[in-house]
Amino acid sequence: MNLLRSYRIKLLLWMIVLFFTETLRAEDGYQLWLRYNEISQPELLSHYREHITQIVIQESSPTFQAVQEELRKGLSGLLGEEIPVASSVSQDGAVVVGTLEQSSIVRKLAGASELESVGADGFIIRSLRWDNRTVTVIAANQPKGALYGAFHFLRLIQTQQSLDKLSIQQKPRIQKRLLNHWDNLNGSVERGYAGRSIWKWNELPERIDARYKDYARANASIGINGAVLNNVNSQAAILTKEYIEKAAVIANVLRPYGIQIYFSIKFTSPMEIGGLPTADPLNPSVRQWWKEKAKEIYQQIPDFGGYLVKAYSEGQPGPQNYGRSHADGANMLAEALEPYGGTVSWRSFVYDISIDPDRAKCAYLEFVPLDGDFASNVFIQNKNGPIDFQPREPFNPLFGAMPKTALMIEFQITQEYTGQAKHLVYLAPLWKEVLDSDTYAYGPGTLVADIVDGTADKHAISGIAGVSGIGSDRNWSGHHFSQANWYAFGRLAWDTSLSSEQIAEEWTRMTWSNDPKVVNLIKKMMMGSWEACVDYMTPMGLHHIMAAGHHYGPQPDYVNRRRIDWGSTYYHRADANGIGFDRSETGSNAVSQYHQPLCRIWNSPKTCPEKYLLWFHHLPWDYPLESGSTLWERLKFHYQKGVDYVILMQKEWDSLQGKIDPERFEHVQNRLNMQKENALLWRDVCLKYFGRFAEKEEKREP
Ligand code: GCV
Repeated sequence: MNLLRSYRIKLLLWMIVLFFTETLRAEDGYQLWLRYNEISQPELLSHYREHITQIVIQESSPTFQAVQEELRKGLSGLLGEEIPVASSVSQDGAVVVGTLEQSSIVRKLAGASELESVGADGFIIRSLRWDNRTVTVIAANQPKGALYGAFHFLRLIQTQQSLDKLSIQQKPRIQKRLLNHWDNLNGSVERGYAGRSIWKWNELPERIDARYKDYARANASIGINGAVLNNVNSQAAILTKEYIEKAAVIANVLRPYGIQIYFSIKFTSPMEIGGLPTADPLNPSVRQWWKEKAKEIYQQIPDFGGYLVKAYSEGQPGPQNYGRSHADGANMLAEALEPYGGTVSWRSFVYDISIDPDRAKCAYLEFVPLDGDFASNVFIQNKNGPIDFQPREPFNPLFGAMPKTALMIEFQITQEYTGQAKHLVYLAPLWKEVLDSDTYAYGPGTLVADIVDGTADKHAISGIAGVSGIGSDRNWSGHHFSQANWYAFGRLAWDTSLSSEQIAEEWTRMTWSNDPKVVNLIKKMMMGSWEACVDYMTPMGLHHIMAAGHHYGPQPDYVNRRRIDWGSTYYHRADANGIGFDRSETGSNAVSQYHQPLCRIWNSPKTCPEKYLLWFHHLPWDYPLESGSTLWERLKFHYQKGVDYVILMQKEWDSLQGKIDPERFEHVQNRLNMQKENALLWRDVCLKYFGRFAEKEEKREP
């Protein structure tokens, strides 16, 4: 009897442990936005069960295997019952997925002319009646289009939209939608805040980590179609036989998901691993070395995407080491990749202070004269702003200034300057502000987005890159909310016209809950979080006053004697007379790098928007603003406003207790607390430091 009782107790305890382990595992953030939990509202569930009774696929390529696997997993999970896969329609509620070329059913359901307009990556989703049955068709020209369509269909259900009368047609505006990993070959990640690199080079090519596939699924679900595997501060080793073999294994896992791999290369590779005495891009042996290297890569990775290059910047070598130009360097690589369809993304992140004492002007001065000199498979990859992923910057003036060159935009998903993985900062509004900025390159209405997608200047290639924040942490991104930035980057890369709010809502529904209270509150928190970060870190156009090196927290008094433009005082220029960097025509004249009327508007402190005021102007502390306050009062107001927002987010999050699973709830609660501490520090340190100048006069009074 006793034995039986103790056996029962053990069994019960074991079941409890199992239950909790499963619950915890289910809600540790690993699944990202692909959670596929069963829908709890009975009415909705029956709506979906009515519309989805079988998955009909007639194709068996690796991409279609991925489509089938995802739809089966997703639909069965969401509907709480196994959805069978078939090769023909046998009942109402069939979901047919296929390409025009391979699927006889798709050929009957979707016309060639209809599909023509969606291109290689696009898809259509339609509700139809066919053969007396209700059918949903997901049709595309290519398997990858069908994969994107399948993920979109899942998203409709995850966000609880009706499946009645679907009539959707989508295609991406930008061709290359890339993640740039700043992952080093030793497993560390530059500016990574989510653990180590997910690429386990020491295990490859023998062992294939299960995460590679989940990484591919997540990216494909938001349309990302390329990954630069290694850091732009590159090592020549990535081009050795050993690493090419390892990378080929990663490429094999990502390929079915429509993702190509790319390498960041080191310009001196021919010397470091090729035994040549020079890396001069005009030297015939060097050119031949790059051609042979391309051949070697494509033999192993036939769909290899190309190279990303950081040249002659922050210690990386470049063509300038040999007296050559950016164009000489980029074109040499482009020539080697061209026979295979590869591209070169040559970064414009250069700031040789000998070119101009204002760092913000350097890239423009170096690159604009080269417009027209680059090969047609070269992108110039520009960061979103002219300095370096600051919480807020005006758009990079290279957009609109190099019409003969394909320009890729580079955003930073990893939050180097925006609180790292400790702060809840939703970056879509920042990226939207940039993409929606009017460059006035051809009069009003030429947005940065139009230049990036190639339409403004009629380029055959277009691209967008996001510096990945992904790491080995179980939740991939460090902060659960940093996942939203990965998601938002992909969604915007697919469609730059989506609103930040729509993306936040989708992500919240898929990641947290469809409960209206949760959705509305989380969306609200997210939507104001970037502006709050700007407020408590660098309001009114201030920039780069972060702590030296790690860039977390404030250090406005930082002076770097070796490189003045690495110190904070270089940027804020606070003194007894005022604060801000004078980039007006009486200062560095960086405003002149923008088209009219922007140049004129930003040139005067009277018309310059408050958000860019101290970016373009050095103004007295008592400068009267339109709001009626002085500059110093307004600065104090912004710092306080930023802090208040974080405190508000804490309250809002706390009110969600019980509506969010405990593990993720606590994780976010703890991080919000860290964020509040850090926001307070920013406010106090900056106001104390600036106050020493601003309140000098007041203090002198008896
Ligand atoms: C990869 C900033 C970062 C560096 C980064 C560099 C770049 O300076 O702090 O870590 O290096 O940008 O974009 O190349």
